[in-house]
Amino acid sequence: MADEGEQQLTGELTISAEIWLVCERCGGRIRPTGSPGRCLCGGLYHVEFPRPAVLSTALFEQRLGSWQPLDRSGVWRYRELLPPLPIDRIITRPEGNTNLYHHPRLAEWTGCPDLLLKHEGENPTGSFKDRGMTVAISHARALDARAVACASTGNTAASVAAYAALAGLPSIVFLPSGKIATGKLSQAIAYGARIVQIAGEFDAAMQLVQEASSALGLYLLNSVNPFRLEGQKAIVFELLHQLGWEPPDWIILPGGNLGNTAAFGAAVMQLRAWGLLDRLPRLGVIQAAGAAPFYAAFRSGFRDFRPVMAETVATAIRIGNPVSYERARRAIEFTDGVVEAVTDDEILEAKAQVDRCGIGCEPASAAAVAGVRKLVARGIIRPGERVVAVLTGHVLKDPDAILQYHLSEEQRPLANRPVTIEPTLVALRGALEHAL
Ligand code: AN7
Repeated sequence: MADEGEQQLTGELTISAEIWLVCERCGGRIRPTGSPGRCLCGGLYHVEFPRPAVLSTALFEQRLGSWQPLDRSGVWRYRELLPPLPIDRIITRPEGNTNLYHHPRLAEWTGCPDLLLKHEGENPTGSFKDRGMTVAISHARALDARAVACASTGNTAASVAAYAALAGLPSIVFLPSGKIATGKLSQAIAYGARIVQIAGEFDAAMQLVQEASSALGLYLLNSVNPFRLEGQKAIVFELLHQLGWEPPDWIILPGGNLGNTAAFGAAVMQLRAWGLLDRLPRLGVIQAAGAAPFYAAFRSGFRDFRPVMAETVATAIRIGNPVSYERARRAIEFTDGVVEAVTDDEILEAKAQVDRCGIGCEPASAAAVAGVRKLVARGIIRPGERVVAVLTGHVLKDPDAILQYHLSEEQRPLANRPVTIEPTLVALRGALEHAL
């Protein structure tokens, strides 16, 4: 089915004739001249564009010393691997350039001596979402979209709000009421998004924003939009670049709506097909046990998929019906990947470990580290293998989760309770008895 019911936007002439959207279900092809929603057959699109005739990793290396905004972005530095959007419409902060960390205590705690953490919380709004947002909002601008929208568990909302503000576009974000971490809600408010709280789950907000997008002509910035995934591929490009294009044995990431899993799969498939990668890293996707429909499907050999009612302390991944299930499944199959689940207690312990190393991350990100520990214990990650775990969000995103752990009545191994004292040296000595 090659047609799409979406309203056409006016700036379509600026989009290169080389870019196509291809439905992953029916194979139908359309030009990307509207807000990319679903195909009429219900399938999702991916973006297709040709490999440039001249392509080598030396090109990306040369740009590292440049001060040009596009070269400085850890997304647009890899622009030959991305859809050729009009350069004058690109909105960039710039994104990426996130560090790879190794810490001996985390290596020991996970049982993985060669563990590297790629900290996507170092992006402009504190999460990996900015990488997809720069590409999708640039597409929206190329179409002269009049307003943008998303449903979100928080980080997408913060990123949409910031990038829409940069572009001078109104933004509307749909949030599950009361289920958004304070840092993320505050960002979306501060950057000026119109915030609509839904009395219901993320999955209901997701459904509503898709309907609202076509009914009201809003450009949709959820990961249904394949331009988002194009940008998120750059996490893989940049980490491979940092490792001298020598792939690690594993890339481990948390999974919620599974857009990032899909993007990582697409990145390695593209690099392989375009001759830039001769060995594939295996993907390991970690879900919170209370929000683990992908894990359940994996356990059934992907024969059976059932949405669940999601509940977890890691609100970023509190998602019961992941939009990118099919694409994520292909990513796991293509890379001989695995899916694992970790409990809320395991997530909070892993987070305390990452935080106490001075690196810090939000709960959903810590799921990846808890997952590494579990996969090592189960013998799936083998001794000597190099593992990159992706920390998807910044420690300040979710202050309440920090207090929940450290002020809990339960005995938490790394609990760090503030004390209150009278302003005297005697009282201070008493309070510091065990601290020094
Ligand atoms: C920190 O912001 O879905 O599996 O609406 O914020 O690609 O969904 C956030 C997801 C992992 C899961 N870590 O990524 C949203 C949203 C953090 C996140 C995920 C999210 P996907």
